[in-house]
Amino acid sequence: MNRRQLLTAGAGLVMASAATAQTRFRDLPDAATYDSPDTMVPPRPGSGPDYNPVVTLNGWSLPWRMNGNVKEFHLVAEPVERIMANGMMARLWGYNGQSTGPTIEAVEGERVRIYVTNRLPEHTTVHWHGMILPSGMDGVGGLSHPAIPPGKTYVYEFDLIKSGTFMYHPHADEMVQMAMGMMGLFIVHPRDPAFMPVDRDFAFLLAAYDIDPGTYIPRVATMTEFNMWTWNSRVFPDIDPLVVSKGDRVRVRCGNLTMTNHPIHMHGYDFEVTCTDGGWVRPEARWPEVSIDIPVGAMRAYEFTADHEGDWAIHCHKAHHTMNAMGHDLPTFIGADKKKLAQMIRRQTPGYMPMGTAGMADMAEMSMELPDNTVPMMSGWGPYGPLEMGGMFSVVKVRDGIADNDYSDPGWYENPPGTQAWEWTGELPDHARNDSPDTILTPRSHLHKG
Ligand SMILES: [Cu+2]
Repeated sequence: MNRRQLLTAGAGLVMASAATAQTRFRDLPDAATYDSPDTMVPPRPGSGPDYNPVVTLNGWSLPWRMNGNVKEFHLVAEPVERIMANGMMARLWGYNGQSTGPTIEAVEGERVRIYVTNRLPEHTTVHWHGMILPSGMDGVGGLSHPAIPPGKTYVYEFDLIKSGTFMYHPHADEMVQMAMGMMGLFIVHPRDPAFMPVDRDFAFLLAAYDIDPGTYIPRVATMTEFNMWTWNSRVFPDIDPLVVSKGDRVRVRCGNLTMTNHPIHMHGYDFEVTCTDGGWVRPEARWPEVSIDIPVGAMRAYEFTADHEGDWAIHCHKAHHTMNAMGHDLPTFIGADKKKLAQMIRRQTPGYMPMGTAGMADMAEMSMELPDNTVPMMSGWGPYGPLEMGGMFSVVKVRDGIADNDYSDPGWYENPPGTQAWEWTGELPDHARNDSPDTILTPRSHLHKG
């Protein structure tokens, strides 16, 4: 027996004895909370059907208990404080101490009972996005059931009839409650652990906030001009890396609850979408990609085999989404000669530096004075200098020989000799240049003839 078979067999025994005992809890399950922004790597389940838990970046999975044959969870909707990055805390609404909320994990074929306690100042509901369930469990306030008043607890109970990648969020005062950070992942693992197995399974939700530098609470009526582009309510450089052992089969699950699409781009690999919030994608319906657009209100899970060691960027390809709080009404000064202007201003403000005349990279290197409770627009340092990134950016770190359950940051990749771009100091060959907009038919090189 391998380790997995052993675990499955063990889990079966535990389940059988629990079923015989027919334990009937009459009280609410504990409302577990976790308020650290560190990634908590969940253990494999000690009872019930076996599965390989997802790793929620800078998040955690909600504990559960078996009550007879029903898996019970207790979600608490409440105000939370979230450290979005070192130096910036946001006052959000979330679940069980966190925004985004804890990941709910269960197994296809299980029945779940989810107690939802509302500790918000207004009513709420929970909609189980993508789930096939009875209409009255769908969580649309006023349509499926009355909204849950402050202080009350409602129970949602349904069978998980299919596996896949889902999420949950309020369907009551939705604009406000989602702008405040209320959302979480709901992963249903296949009943057969041999179906689409992976070694590492990462999950995160895209969330956007509009928080003025120096303030703590998102503007909830913002429609497009968000300034904090987050994964699980964290921004780079404080989104944890995706740590992977060479050769691992890896899945990355990503859901979008912002107001715009996000093309998530990963370097170093091509990969295929294997699952959406609608279900698993048939092998013949997949195609290779290096960027996957995540539409609003949708989830995508993609997979790859980690054959290429290195530090590989993973980020949203909208350049404004790899920035932290910034103004967008900056004038462009590229190419402007501000020398005279700078001299004049320095008479009033000694030390004044004109910025932006050569681009904006200098803004990442200088530490400008910032108001309390914000983070620089671009930051993050790598082994060779500033990364000039913020927001939706992290690094996939593929190393040889990382232990099964080890997700700790292995540090920066050391490129083997001869495999890194280097500075040329010799004589330069003539470089071709074309300033005509006409199409030039390049002749075949004589070197390639015959
Ligand atoms: Cu984006």
